[in-house]
Amino acid sequence: MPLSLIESSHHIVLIAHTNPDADSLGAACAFYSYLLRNQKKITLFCASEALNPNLAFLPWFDKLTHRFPSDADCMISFDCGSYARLGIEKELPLINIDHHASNDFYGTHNIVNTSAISTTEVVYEYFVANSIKINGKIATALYAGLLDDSRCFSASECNAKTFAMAHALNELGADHALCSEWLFGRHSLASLRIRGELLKQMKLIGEGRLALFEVPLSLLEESGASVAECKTVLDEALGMRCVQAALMVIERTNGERKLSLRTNGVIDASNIMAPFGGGGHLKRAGTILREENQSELVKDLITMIKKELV
Ligand SMILES: [Mn+2]
Repeated sequence: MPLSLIESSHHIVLIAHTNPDADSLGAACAFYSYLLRNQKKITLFCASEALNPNLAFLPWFDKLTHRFPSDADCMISFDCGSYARLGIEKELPLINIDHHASNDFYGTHNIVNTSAISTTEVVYEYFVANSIKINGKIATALYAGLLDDSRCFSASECNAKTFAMAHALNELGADHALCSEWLFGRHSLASLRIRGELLKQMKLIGEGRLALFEVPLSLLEESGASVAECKTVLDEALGMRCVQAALMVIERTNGERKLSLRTNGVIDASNIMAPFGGGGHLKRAGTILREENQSELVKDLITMIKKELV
């Protein structure tokens, strides 16, 4: 059982996925708070060195390290749909806590609920089921993941459970104003400029059903915007009446291409990305292309999406 594995371990590493978001980091930070009470050695780990500064409000953010400890005997991953998202390879018992539809149960133990709106919802339910006390810090960390993955409660997946959790966390001391300001009210000038640029360059294909954004390396470098900042235009494009899917192709410095797909649920983003080595949710999925023939693969993907959208 996961709880007895946690109890018998001495040094637990909590893992947020590479390029972490508020859900992954919020879930890991909430667990960090909880485990601190248990007199254990804990490391809050993320393989990425560069972190989104808009996540610095999360409790324990300053404890994050990208160095994996040598004496660890247990790992817990948060919001990682696949083992590759951990960004490391270690032969240790692993508890996989997640909500991605594409999660392939890579853990020794798997606490996966694909109907949860965020990984922090999965953690919240785990805490409630095991009578683990939620303090203000934990509530804020869990709420941050809920707010971000529900896009400030605008996602169509929001349901009575979402609002019940939001209500409970607020009563337990979650700081809504803090989360809302840091996650949605701190845009950089670069992010506004690049949004304007990307919307101008957006291509509508397949009778306007698919919005395509291509982000060359030069645009990212000139603007100084982050990949996460670029991706906000996907949701804006999807807000158009005709658009059913939005795809972003981002060039990376190491010769790879990062693909992000959003859909309105008419087609399954996670299924579409699967043959290209990726995954995610029904409406949000992604992959990274490392092969030589990336342009061909992107063309294949677009053809596939167009076919599905008919
Ligand atoms: Mn998530």
